[in-house]
Amino acid sequence: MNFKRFKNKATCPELTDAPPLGMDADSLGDDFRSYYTYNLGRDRNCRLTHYAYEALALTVRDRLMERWKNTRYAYEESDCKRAYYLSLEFLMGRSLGNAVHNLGIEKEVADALHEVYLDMEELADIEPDAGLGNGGLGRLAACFLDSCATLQLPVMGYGIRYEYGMFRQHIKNGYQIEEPDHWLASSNCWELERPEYRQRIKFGGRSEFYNDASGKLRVRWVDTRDVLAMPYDVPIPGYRNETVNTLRLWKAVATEEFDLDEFNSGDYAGSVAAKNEAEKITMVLYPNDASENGKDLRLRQQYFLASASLQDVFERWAGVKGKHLKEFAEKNCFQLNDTHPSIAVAELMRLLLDRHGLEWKDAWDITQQTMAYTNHTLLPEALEKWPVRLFQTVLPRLLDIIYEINARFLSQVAQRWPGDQERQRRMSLIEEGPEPQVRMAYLAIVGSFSVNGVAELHSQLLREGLFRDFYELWPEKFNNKTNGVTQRRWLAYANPGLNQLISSKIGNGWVTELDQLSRLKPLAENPEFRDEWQRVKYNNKQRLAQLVKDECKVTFNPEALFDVQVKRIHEYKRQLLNVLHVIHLYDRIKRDDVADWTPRCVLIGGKAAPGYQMAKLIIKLISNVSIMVNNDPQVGDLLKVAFFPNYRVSAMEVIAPGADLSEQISTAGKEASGTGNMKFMLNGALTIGTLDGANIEIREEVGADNFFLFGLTAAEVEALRPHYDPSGIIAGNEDLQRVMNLLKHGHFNQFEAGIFDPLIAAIESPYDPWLTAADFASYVTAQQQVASAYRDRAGWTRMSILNTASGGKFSTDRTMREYNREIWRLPKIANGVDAELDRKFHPESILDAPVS
Ligand code: 26Q
Repeated sequence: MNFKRFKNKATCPELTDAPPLGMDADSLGDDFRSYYTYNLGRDRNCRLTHYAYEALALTVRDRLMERWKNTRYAYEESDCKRAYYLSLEFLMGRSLGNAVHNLGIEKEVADALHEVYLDMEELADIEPDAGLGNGGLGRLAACFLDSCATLQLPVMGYGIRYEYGMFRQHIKNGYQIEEPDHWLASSNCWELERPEYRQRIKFGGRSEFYNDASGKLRVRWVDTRDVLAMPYDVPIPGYRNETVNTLRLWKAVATEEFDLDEFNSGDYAGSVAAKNEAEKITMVLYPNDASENGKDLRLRQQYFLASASLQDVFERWAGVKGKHLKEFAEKNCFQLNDTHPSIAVAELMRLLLDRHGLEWKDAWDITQQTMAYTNHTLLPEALEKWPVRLFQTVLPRLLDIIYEINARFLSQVAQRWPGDQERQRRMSLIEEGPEPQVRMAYLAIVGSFSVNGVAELHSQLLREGLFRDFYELWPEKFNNKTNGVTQRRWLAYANPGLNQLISSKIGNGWVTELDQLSRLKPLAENPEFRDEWQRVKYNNKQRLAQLVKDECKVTFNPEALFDVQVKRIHEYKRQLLNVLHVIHLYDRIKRDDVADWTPRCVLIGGKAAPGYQMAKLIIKLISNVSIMVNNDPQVGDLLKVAFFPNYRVSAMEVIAPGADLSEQISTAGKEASGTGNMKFMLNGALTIGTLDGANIEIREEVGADNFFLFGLTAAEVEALRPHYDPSGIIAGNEDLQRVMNLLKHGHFNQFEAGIFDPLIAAIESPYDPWLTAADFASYVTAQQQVASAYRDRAGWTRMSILNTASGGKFSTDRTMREYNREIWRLPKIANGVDAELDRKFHPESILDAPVS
């Protein structure tokens, strides 16, 4: 790539400002045909839907491009403060349907396609999911971006452009098989390469001290092995508001030095190997949703993202008009999505000290005023730690800085608690021991002005448990921001039937103001409305049943109760408890205890981390149980069980609308928030759940009568641990005893002796951290209440409506307004054609006025 610039003014409006593109069916159709014929070079002999998808995607993308440019201009011209969402994961899913929906051209596109005998759904289905995330944390980042664009907040996402996203899951003989997800194999029109903004990232080498021109002692990082960061921009359309924000994803590319080395040394193979080494950094997403400690490459990914993004922000910020660094903190804010990008704290210090020559105190003030940290886990074993030794070789200069931060921090601790050595040891950024480790969460807390959890209970448990010492020191830093989901994707787009029904009654204001859903509440008492609601749910269940038929080869009857648990497979999420209940139902059928039976279809889906043996065994158990249950003529339609393979964003778009019952059954105190629970609620599913994460707030909103509660509370869980006696519990509960006996007698593994022994042992262990046996009885009781409630169709439908109607709080629009009001404090920036109209009709901002 040649980076020579124009000699004259060729970037003036004459070059860059084209007349707006038509949004009508004719213009869209013309462009579609033009792309199909001239850009893609296809003709009437091509019958592949892929090219039609691509032509449509390019047509739609053009409409985003002009709005994107206008949004950038509006942000530049306003010179406003901006926030950056730093995340190792953005689980975007598909883009075409979302773009069409947010642009508001669904009908126009459908009409244009109709002219050429094509169907939008068929084309949208071609697009591979952008699976650049594991689960909740990654999807939350994607929902946040949608809400920020819709609220017209100047927020940019920064992430990694993994060549291979989340693995594809196959089930073979009941076992999970992982297959690489080469999602970029066919061209991706939803990204724009921006070589002009590439950055250089250092690795390895050593710190060197020197005196600068004024004689000041300074440090530089030398003898490094550098890698280039190439940005790819992804457009993030707001909802029908002319705003298109940016997600910038970095790809690692070898520097030209690699090519030169090759040229000069003649070691061709060696040079190619070095090039591969550099480009490996962004090759693959780590498929663990609990930290995988000590992996060199993962640390490189984290630093690569942090450094590229910070340098990029500096460049844009200083580029405008050589600003004074003191202003940096007033104009920039970084939100760290968990500790994964938290090395940014040390990297910002390095840039300010080594590159911009600031004094430590000034640099630290800026850092502490710009960084904000969000925690997403309560599991102590999931807190990230990196061996000091690894830091020393990969990021030596950053380790210097971390040591200095720690020394100054510990002297602050010593001042506050004189003589309390134990506390200093506890709070140190370095965990001492045979293999000293850097505690990334502590680095994030010390370097940030805000630390938040993602649901009320979670934030409380952070203050009282995990981060107690830090809360004592800095209570003002700690706050809660309950998660949400974007209703544009998860209700308006994914559930067109319900969208239409709701909007026909209360208008479509809820698409941008989700609280308006509460206006549905009186309609829950209206029998005609309930019938309409039920019809929509029934259609969605048919659609889901078809998907289950195609993917699992199991027939679900839409008349039955659809009982769904989809999420990552984890012991704390207790898919095992779900299976125990399924086995219990099967046992009841086998002993003919089926009076007043409610037919039930149980769907369980999710990926297990490839190295997580217990999680993989749970999948195998679900598969084996499903084979026994589904092929038993005595069971028939009373019970069906299916494991849904390769659970992903686009699958959830069909699953959530078709669910009756949402399983949120984690051990209390373990699920930080959950967000699937919110997607199900909005789509009218009822929740069976523990008092964990955001379930508590969901229950508060919908009312205890419309929520199936069971299980120990977080406090009861902790109180029980020391004298937990699962064997006693099993002996005292006939249902559970029978279930355990079926398992122990190998009823579900007749030709695979002993394979489920580890699961049996886990349930029976007095040290079972997840207390599965403890909650069994109350879970079964709650499930019995579910079954009876479902038999009263009018009553169930009433509760279903109330669930949707009470979901207003769980919009990421609300979450983003809170982040903005209490952490970022950004102005709303309208842009383009809309801006003037917007100011005229909405003089006051849709955001709450900043608190002074
Ligand atoms: C860390 C280091 C090395 C390798 C992997 C990781 C890693 C990757 C992903 C650790 C954790 C994750 C993902 C965590 C996650 O998804 N947490 C979920 O976040 C949601 C959004 O806040 C919550 O709703 C869920 O409760 C929480 O489990």
